[in-house]
Order: sequence, then C-alpha cells, then structure tokens
Amino acid sequence: MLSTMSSTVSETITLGTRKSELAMVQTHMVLKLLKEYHPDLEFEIKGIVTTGDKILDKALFKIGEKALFTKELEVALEDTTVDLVIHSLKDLPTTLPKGMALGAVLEREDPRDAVVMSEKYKNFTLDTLPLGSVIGTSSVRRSAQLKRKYPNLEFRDIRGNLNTRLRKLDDSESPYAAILLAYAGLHRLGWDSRISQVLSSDVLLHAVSQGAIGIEIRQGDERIQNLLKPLVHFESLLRVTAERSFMKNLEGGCSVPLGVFTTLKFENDSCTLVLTGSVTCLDGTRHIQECLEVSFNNSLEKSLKLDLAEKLGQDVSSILIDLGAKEILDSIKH
Ligand code: DPM
Repeated sequence: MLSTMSSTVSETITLGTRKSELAMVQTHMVLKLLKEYHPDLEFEIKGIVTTGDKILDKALFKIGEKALFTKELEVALEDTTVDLVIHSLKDLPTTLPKGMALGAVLEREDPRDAVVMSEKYKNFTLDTLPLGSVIGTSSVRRSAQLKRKYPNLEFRDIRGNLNTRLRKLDDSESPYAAILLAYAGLHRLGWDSRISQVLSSDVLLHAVSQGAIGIEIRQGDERIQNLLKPLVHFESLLRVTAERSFMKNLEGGCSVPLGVFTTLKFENDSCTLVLTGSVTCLDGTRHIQECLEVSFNNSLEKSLKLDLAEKLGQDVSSILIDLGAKEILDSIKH
C-alpha cells in the first residue's frame, strides 16, 4: 500500500505572519528553530497585511474588533495558503475561530513593560520626570494603571510601529518625554540600549501573554502539531494558559485595561503557579486586583497541570467579577 505520509513530506511548509518588522523577526526565530529540529524539511515565509496594520489613526479600543491583527492570517490558514501562523501571543484572541488551534507557545521573553526616555530625559525615571511630562502610549492598560501611580504625568496616545514611535519620541518638536513599550519587542528588535527602565509588577501589571510567541495551526493538523512539539516551552505555556483563562472569563479583547503577572516557583517535588490579575478603569480611579496560587506535584501529567492553570485563571477572574470587574469593563465599552 502506498504511504500517504511519505508523499506529503516533501511539501514546503509555509509560515504565515504579519509583515511588521517585529513579526518578521519573530517568524525568523521560529523558522530557525524549525530548521534546526527538521533539517530535512523545506520552509518558506509568507507575509500578510492585516486590518490592524491598515488602521493606524484610531485608538485601538475604539475599533471594537478583537481579531484586528489575526483575521486575515486565519483565512490564509483555513484555505491552506499557509500551514502555521506566528503571532505575538498577546495579539491572539483567547477564543480562536472554529477550526483553529494554538499549536505551540515558545519560551517566553521577559514579559514586563519598559520605558524609553527621550534624549533629554535619558537619565530620568518615571519618578523623577518633571511634573506634567507627557508619556506616549496607546495602551489603555498602561495609561490606566500608571495614572494611579503617577497622577502628575500626562498620558497621550501615540500610534504606529516601533520605529515610527521612536522617531516621534526623538523628533525635536516632540511633546513626549517618554514612551511605554513591551520589553520583549524592544529587545527582539535590538533596541535594548534605548530602555531606561523596566517596570516591575508592583508598578505596572503586563498584558496577558506579553512576551510570548504563539503559533496558530489548523485544528487536527497532526503533522504540523508534531513538527511544533520540540518548540513548545511548557513552563511558558502553563503561565500563559492561566493568563488567557483569566482574560477569557472577563471577555477582554486586546484593548482593555487587564493586567497580569505570573510566577512559577519550584520546591522539592512540587511547583507553585502564582497569578495576579487586575482590572483598572480608564482614568485610573478604580483598580481591583487579586492574587491566587495553585501547587501541584512535578510528576503530575502535563494536561492536568494545564487544567489547574486554567482553573487558576478562572478563579482570579471570578473574584474580580465579584469585586465589580464587569461594571468597569462595561463602562469602557459604552
Ligand atoms: C496589545 C497591546 C499592545 C499590543 C495592548 C497592551 C500595545 C498597543 C500600543 C494587546 N498588543 O499591551 O496593553 O501600545 O499601542 C504589541 C506589541 C508586542 C506585541 C508592542 C508593545 C510586542 C511584545 C510582545 C501591540 N503586540 O506592546 O510594545 O510580544 O508581547
């Protein structure tokens, strides 16, 4: 009998991605790993423009579409133009369209947020900036949380990709003293030298899945799923599973002020996963936060560990809902 497996193996595997510089860098990271693990296979990259790339003039939370940066990629996945799609996991909605699955989560980069100061304030921190300094960010999560901590700073929208934002910051007419960005993106694009400050979780809780790369595949595509197995970083997967479950329960899209922080602590034979989750109203006047943990034996089956992570996310979100999270989120949508 003819083996159907061996006849498909020679096909080129197509990696789909957005065309932004960061997306391309991340896709090349994945390509390198795939080539290392599967030296006998052929891979190619296909860049695709998404709605999110085209709409640059509106604040993200006003667009009201959760799949801004992913929809066109999923269409390509469905019609087999591409075989897998590389995402910044934080841009991938918690509920995937029918027929799509999360095939892998790679080892996560430092998930925290960073401050890039303008030349003039290079040696300052958020604490030492002059009163009334303007901070550029389009993330309502960042501005809402930081308005509480820094009521004397002004937060103003800034759009465009990373290079555009850095240019706006450095412009001689720039209103901005600093901009806020994810450490992971800055690092991957080689901008470490511009980072003045990395914000710890007591100052700013990061976005769900920040710093993690996720690979989306067609559900049930076992061949691609198997190819991706060696790329999966289980500890990262465990953490983002808890975070995504937290977000899913709050029905949060990519542009709501939800913050999280997770840690994994290992002790003897057991492991403790700790999740902090928060919701903040846009002007920062209300902030609710909860932290829970779950411990399990290291020998527990992986799928059961993931179930516990999922449950942890749900439990934190349930407590926030009891504390009024839905009212805060509804007031933002309207
Ligand atoms: C999401 C947000 C932002 C991105 C919202 C948030 C920032 C939007 C903005 C969900 N996606 O974080 O509160 O500042 O206008 C994005 C970035 C990365 C992935 C850039 C960044 C790179 C880092 C990573 C945009 N998506 O946040 O600085 O992989 O986490």
